[in-house]
Amino acid sequence: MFSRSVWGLVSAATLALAATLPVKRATVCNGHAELCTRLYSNVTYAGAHDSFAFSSDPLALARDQEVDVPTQLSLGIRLLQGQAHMSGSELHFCHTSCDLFDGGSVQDYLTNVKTFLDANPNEVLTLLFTNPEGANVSTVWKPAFDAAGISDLAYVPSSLPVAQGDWPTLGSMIDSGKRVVVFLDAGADGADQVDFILPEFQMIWETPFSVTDPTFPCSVDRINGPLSTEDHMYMINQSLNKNIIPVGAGVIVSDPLDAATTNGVDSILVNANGCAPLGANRNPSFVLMDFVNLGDGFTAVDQLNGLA
Ligand SMILES: *[C@@H]1O[C@H](CO)[C@@H](O)[C@H](O)[C@H]1NC(C)=O
Ligand SMILES: *[C@@H]1O[C@H](CO)[C@@H](O)[C@H](O)[C@H]1NC(C)=O
Ligand SMILES: CC(=O)N[C@H]1CO[C@H](CO)[C@@H](O)[C@@H]1O
Repeated sequence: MFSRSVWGLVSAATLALAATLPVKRATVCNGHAELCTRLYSNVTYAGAHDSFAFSSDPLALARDQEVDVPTQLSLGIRLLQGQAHMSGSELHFCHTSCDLFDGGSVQDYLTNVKTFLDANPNEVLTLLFTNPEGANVSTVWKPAFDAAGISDLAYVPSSLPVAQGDWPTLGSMIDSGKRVVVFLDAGADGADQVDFILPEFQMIWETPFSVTDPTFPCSVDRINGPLSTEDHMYMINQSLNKNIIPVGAGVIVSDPLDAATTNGVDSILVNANGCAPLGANRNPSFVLMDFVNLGDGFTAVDQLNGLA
């Protein structure tokens, strides 16, 4: 009797205390206090194009990265891009085809990403995947996120599409634990929608890909309605390709020898400034790079965020 009433008092006191304690709030978001109050959509993130296609072998022509995904993340990459293909009955990240470059299963890749997320609870991460074979979003894609433990961390908007000005702040995403944003280029706006797998082009427009012109003339290459261009975020594809066989359609590869220049501050700011007028004079939300360990892309992104 006595002990029960003591415990009753203790727990009532604990509850009262809990009610008066301020809710824990993130004070540093993606490495900077200044970013906590910024909308997710009003931050520029460094992105890794074909993040899975890493190889330190200079003869691996199908590679677009030299360092693995954990290293990309530790350098500061906060958008991971990848292209998925079926390899037998399993979804894999492959470059063009799984015969050319097989980066392993999507589930294993995501499990690796989850390790980073667990170790870095104050980081918001974007995953932007392409689905060229139209793998089923609910029966093929979602199970990979579920098995890796990422589904519970994924941000679910209250309605779609989300306009640029309607995204939450980084701070509130971190506080709520919903700090992974997942976009798919195709198949995510069908009837079998998965609430956290978002249709990319309804919310992000992209500049053209396979660019071979170093002045990066900006144009809105891929976009979907119903939101206006200005109500989208946008991504600049900061990867300059080389046409190594300039005959006919040519053979376009990305070139690590040029990456230091392509990923240089000047080159990125030129590309971003060229696009800003198309994006309501805002900076790009995403700067997608090849060979992210080369050049100075992270300095450029800090500058675009007003941090350097
Ligand atoms: C995905 O799979 C589900 C369950 O089998 C099915 O109902 C749906 O129609 C499929 N979606 C597409 C786009 O094939
Ligand atoms: C967006 O970010 C810029 C810094 O890049 C900042 O000056 C501006 O106030 C922000 N706008 C909103 C609406 O958060
Ligand atoms: C050259 C380049 O980086 N192109 C990529 C731009 O981004 C889209 C996707 O998300 C890729 O499909 C392109 O390959």
